[in-house]
Amino acid sequence: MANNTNRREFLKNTGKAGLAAALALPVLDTLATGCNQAPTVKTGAATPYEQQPLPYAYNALEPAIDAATMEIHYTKHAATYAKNLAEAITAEKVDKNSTSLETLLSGISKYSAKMRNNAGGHYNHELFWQALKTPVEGAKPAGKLLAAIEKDFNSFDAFKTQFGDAAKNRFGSGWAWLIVGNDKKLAIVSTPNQDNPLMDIAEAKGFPVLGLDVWEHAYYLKYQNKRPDYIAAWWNAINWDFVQKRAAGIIG
Ligand code: MN3
Repeated sequence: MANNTNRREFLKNTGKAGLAAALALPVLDTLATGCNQAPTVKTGAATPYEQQPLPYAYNALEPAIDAATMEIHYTKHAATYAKNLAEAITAEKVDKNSTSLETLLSGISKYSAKMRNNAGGHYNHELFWQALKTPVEGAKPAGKLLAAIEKDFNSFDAFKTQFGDAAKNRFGSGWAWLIVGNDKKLAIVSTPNQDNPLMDIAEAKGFPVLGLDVWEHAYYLKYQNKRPDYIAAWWNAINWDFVQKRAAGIIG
């Protein structure tokens, strides 16, 4: 598969940051000072500009997320964001080799609406796929991540309630996020459309460790208007090992 060559080249070209990206490990570059500065926690782990292979089969997330939804979501919606992003970076002369996707997102206000929608759309979905796995009833985090959740939200159940509310209350299309802020604390935020907390235009900034897509295209085939049922099922399909790795080293 061509992807192996791409991955080798990617690692060769990006060194440590590339390795961190391959392992999905966050790298803490800088902690911004002051409260209104653009993005707080930065990561040197670069998300590739190209759509990556789905790490499991389309039916792997059933019954939480059905195979038809996954196939359309990955091959149509997410693939289109990646294609449109490629067009935008060519048109707006972004050098992919010297500018990581994360860096681009952190200065997204300088670019077009097409760049904002599709850089966000591509990044958000790459994270979304990786943070999912075959559902296990009652799946929950462990270790340092669970301890941080209990410290910052009082309990895992309280965290779930707060995150679920953010996802349910996002009017129209958007995302709910678990982020690490520059105070190294976990926080729950939501963004409209394909925005995300790395963007300089985001109301609440931070490094996203988990994201939930609440666009209707993510759930409508199986759940129709019942977004809360989709959210309830999604909890069982979270890949907490992945989320833990992403948060390791940047949570206080
Ligand atoms: Mn989507």
